[in-house]
Amino acid sequence: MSLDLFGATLADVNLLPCDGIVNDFGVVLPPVEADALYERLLKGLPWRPDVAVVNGVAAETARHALWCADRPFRYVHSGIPRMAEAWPGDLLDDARRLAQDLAQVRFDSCVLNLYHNGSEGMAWHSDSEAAYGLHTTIASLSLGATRKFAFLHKRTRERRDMMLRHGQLIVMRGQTQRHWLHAVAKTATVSTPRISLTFRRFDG
Ligand SMILES: O=C(O)CCC(=O)C(=O)O
Repeated sequence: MSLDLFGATLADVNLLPCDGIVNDFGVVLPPVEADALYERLLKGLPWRPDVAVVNGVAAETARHALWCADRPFRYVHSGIPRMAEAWPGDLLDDARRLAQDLAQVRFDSCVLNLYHNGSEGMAWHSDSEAAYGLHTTIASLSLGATRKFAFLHKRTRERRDMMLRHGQLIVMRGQTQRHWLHAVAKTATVSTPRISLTFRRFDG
């Protein structure tokens, strides 16, 4: 975690100007640990395409995804019923512990995304499903290629962009999902994969 000149952590700074809170904890995993986790997740998880609704039509995405949880939660996202898969052994335990310690929230589920290269991204959306609640806290750990992550205010269209690097953790909390959209921008300049682990609290 980085320190600023006054000794406060940069994670105390809110990156949003209003209506929500995003804290950047910086690179929280040393490169050797981040490399090892990235390799284990890339090879060890049953990645498969996600389903997204575009112009009212459900279609498989090039991006792969996985939703795992402590219990077989069910919810409807974009009109598509989903059921969580079992937590994958101890593969995510250290990362979950770290995210919980930094965010000071207990997480019971994780949505993982695998972007094979810069031609894959995620469109503007907010994670405001009723199941998570409007004031949900989401901790997002990035592995692999650096990618641009953007926030867009739903009413004012004000925008904030940040780059997410290998081993970096950000936390979205407060009213962020209610007032802001977020997206992973596509880019022609990235040819290697990125994995995101987004820890969430589904149950209460
Ligand atoms: O890959 C990311 O960093 C963002 C993932 C995301 O927005 C989501 O899973 O809802």
